[in-house]
Amino acid sequence: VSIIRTMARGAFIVLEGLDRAGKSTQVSMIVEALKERNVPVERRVFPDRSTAIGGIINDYLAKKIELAPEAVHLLFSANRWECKDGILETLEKGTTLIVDRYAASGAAYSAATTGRPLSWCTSPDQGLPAPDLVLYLDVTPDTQQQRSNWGEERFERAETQRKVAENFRKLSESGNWAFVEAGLDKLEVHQKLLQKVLDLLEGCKDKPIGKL
Ligand code: DGP
Ligand code: NA
Ligand code: NA
Repeated sequence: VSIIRTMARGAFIVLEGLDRAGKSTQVSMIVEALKERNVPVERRVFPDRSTAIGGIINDYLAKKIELAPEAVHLLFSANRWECKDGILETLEKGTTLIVDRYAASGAAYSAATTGRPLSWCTSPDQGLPAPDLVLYLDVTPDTQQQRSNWGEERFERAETQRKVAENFRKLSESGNWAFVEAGLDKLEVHQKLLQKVLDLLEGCKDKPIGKL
């Protein structure tokens, strides 16, 4: 007699936002809060700078090398594709993923820096696993610029960020997005985000993982 085990999958939750919105801090806080509740959870960060492709992206962002913006766009997308199987395995074994940036960053930043339409920028990511929820940390230019190390990396310029923000707004019209004001106290931001995560967790267990 074979035992059929129907195991609930994990949720795929992405935090998006401009540079210095506080994503990394909030990802850590959500992961800790879920661990305390005994929810199996892992974090991921894009770009994943630990791979060979991620190393090239890191050198580009640190302004050590120059590349055509379209070529960089495809590297960022390749960096997500090389993690696709890992993402699916994690979700399928029942572990929830909290991810720092994903495909929306790809389209929002690359449309701003290549001048190409959003549709061009979203196409290389088509077919990747789709997030169940995108949590958007909405930061103002003032808050961004007050935060530490502002302006060190390549895209940390006010004009680029303004265009990226506009692109994120357009992208948020499709898919399941929630906006949270990022200028609030970090615990307040955390509580708002955690509530949205907890609301989602039960609901997506029986749904198949979507595709972009
Ligand atoms: P972070 O490590 O979160 O600070 O992200 C590094 C920078 O790279 C940040 O300015 C956002 C940008 N970025 C992240 N993903 C992509 C992408 O897929 N395409 C492009 N063009 N930029 C991206
Ligand atoms: Na950054
Ligand atoms: Na980050």
